[in-house]
Amino acid sequence: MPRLRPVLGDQLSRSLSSLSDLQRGDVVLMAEVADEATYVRHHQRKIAFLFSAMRHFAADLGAEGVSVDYVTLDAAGNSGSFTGEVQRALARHALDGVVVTEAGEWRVQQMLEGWQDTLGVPVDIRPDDRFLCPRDDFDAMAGDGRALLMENFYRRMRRHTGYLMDGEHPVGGRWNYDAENREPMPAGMAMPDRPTYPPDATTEEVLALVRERFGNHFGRLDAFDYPVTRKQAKGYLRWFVQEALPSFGSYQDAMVEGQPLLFHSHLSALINCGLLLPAECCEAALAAYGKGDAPLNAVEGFVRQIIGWREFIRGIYWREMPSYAARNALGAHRPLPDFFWTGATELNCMAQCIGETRDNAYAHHIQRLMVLGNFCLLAGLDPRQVQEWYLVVYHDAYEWVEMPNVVGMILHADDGLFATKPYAASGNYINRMSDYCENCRYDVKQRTGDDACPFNYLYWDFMARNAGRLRDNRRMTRTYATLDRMDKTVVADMRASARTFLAALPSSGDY
Ligand code: FAD
Ligand code: DLZ
Ligand code: SF4
Repeated sequence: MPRLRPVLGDQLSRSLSSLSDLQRGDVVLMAEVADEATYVRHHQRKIAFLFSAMRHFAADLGAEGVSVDYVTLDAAGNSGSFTGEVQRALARHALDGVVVTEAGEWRVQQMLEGWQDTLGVPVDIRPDDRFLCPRDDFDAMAGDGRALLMENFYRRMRRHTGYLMDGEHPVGGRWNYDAENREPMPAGMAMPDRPTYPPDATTEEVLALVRERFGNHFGRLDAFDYPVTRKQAKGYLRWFVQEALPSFGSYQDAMVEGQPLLFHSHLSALINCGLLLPAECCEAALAAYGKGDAPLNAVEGFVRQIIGWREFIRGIYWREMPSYAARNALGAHRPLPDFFWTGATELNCMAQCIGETRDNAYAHHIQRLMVLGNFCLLAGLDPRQVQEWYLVVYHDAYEWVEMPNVVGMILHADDGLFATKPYAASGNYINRMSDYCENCRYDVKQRTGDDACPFNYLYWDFMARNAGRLRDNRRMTRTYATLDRMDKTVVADMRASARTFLAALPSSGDY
């Protein structure tokens, strides 16, 4: 019985469960649909990357002899939705069943679960086994959620995968080398040259389409040079492991003006769309460690991000959806300031991180967490608006990974479901980990007065404002002891500065 095999834009893996048993007569369907391109106004680079990667993946399948039906965005009759395209394809090819891998996002999974009724043919929805922790296993591990800690999950995943294990014990005697991942970048440190992948004819066509259809979306398209094929993605991974991984561990938390990538892998978009598998990324890093080409703190740090954080975040998303999207434990309601879209702000750290996000659809983890996210938390920005911003602006953003990072990690909007305390920091942290403050009109050492760094007074205003909810948290004891010891006039001055600063934030809501 020949069947239709729809492959979604983030399912570009030849080993995908829905492609594992292709039969003669089966047709793979891939479709560029307006619904997906516009349900949020994605960064132009994200759409271009994904459409190009989809077109190249379809071509690779075709070269293998697989029958692929690819519907471009401007194809005549394109219905604009996944369901519409599956209906049209079933009719076009007279097929009598559908095989699909479960969707990454709750919204789309709901749609797939409705297909059997809508389409009137049998629909086989298969698990996405590219993830290393099945959803049921995560739920069983999470239990009632009271001890939902990434570190515990990560240790289970190390045992489960056998990565960096010496029998029952972690290689090197420690599970976690996080404390050795926090060095600021030495001045003048040279960065290795990255390989670039200039657009081929397929990518040029996509870039023109995106300019025409989505040219008014956030972001820039020029100098597009990211990998878009499986072969290029494997080359980029190889380069990372050889050239950047050895220093990735030590400088994971560092930020340098004008250097968006540093020693980061820049692989998230390739992993999230399926061109690279998480397991093969870890195994490439482990092989480098085995050969003595990369130190343990770097390899452990990288493996932890992937089998730890990435899998954990995905588990949280499916466990908590759909109500997770609306969490707002700290009652934050301030609209997102316009400068998140323009970068026009005097806070140099924010201007740099937003500018790089606009240019590259990328910012590394500490920029997302401790500069941009920290600002959103301290300023009390509305979690729904913050979620949307993060979903729009990054080329690796899908709701399953964006949402827990925003709701749980940066905004504490889930009341600390998995983060034991809010990731709040004053300007001192940003100054320690970056060189941004050197070129800022504000003075990072000052807490009060016109020149005081806004992160300083916003930090203490946040603590004072949320004392009712946070003071009893054991991990906040020292912070509140410091606040209590502070001169009351200084606290009052800082809170007044915070009020003035927040009241002046322009927010039109348009972008
Ligand atoms: P590296 O620093 O080289 O890390 C290696 C890999 O580890 C990444 O490629 C990624 O696959 C994984 N990883 C690391 N941290 C996380 C994490 N917290 N959650 C999930 N995976 C992780 N990542 C996304 O892939 N998509 C998102 O939409 C996204 N939104 C985020 C929003 C916020 C507020 C924050 C704080 C983090 C977010 N992250 C997101 C996680 C992380 O910032 C990015 O994965 C990372 O910056 C991607 O760059 P890289 O590939 O160079 O990562
Ligand atoms: C992000 C995205 C965009 C912009 N466009 C498409 C598309 O046209 N066709 C497609 O199959 N996928 C697209 N995607 C990725 C989907 O949003 C992603 O596959 C789902 O959200 C996963 O649940
Ligand atoms: Fe950011 Fe404050 Fe440093 Fe300016 S002084 S770059 S606002 S942390």
